[in-house]
Amino acid sequence: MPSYKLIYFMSRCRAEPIHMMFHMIGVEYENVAIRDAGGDDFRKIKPLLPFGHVPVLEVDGVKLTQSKAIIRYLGREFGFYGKTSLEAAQIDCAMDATDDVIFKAGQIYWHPDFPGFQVPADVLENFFKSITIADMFFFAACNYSRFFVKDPFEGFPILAALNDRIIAHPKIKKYLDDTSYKPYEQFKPF
Ligand SMILES: N[C@@H](CCC(=O)N[C@@H](CS)C(=O)NCC(=O)O)C(=O)O
Repeated sequence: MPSYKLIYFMSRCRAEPIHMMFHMIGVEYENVAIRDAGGDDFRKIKPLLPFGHVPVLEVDGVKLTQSKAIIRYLGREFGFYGKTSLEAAQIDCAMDATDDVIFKAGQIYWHPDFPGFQVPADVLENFFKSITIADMFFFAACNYSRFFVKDPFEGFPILAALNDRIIAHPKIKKYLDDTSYKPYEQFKPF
């Protein structure tokens, strides 16, 4: 068994799936948790990291970076990455969709104009107002389900509010209201 050393900040985020994986398989690893992302400890090791950021997983001294590359490596090693390449692709689809959320949150967390993570409420709101492919997938999936259920959001007010926000976006609204959308009217939101 190789030796593993995981380097990240004293927070969860991108290292969390890697921690979970090690606990899942019951493999010992060294956990290097840097206290202050903007502090001296990180400044010192940053030039030694392959792309200057964390997480980094050292496998017998070989430095791996990029959280998804790391988790995929561990998934392949320990049998958590499906049985066929098609299953692996499905796993990738789900993983990349959730990564969109992390990317968005990271843009706020590391916002250069607001050091110390003091992002004003209006800026924060605008970040979450903007749409990603995850929102489009969400809308498409829920809309499709209307073939089978009258109201896919019954009992799910937060998801209903998300859907409302997506379809209220001026460009999405224009698209849905356009006459060219008519042939697909069965997909139109109720
Ligand atoms: N795509 C990379 C992103 C890595 C990343 O942005 N790491 C952040 C912490 S979550 C970091 O190291 N920030 C400090 C810096 O870049 O100086 C991954 O998935 O690992």
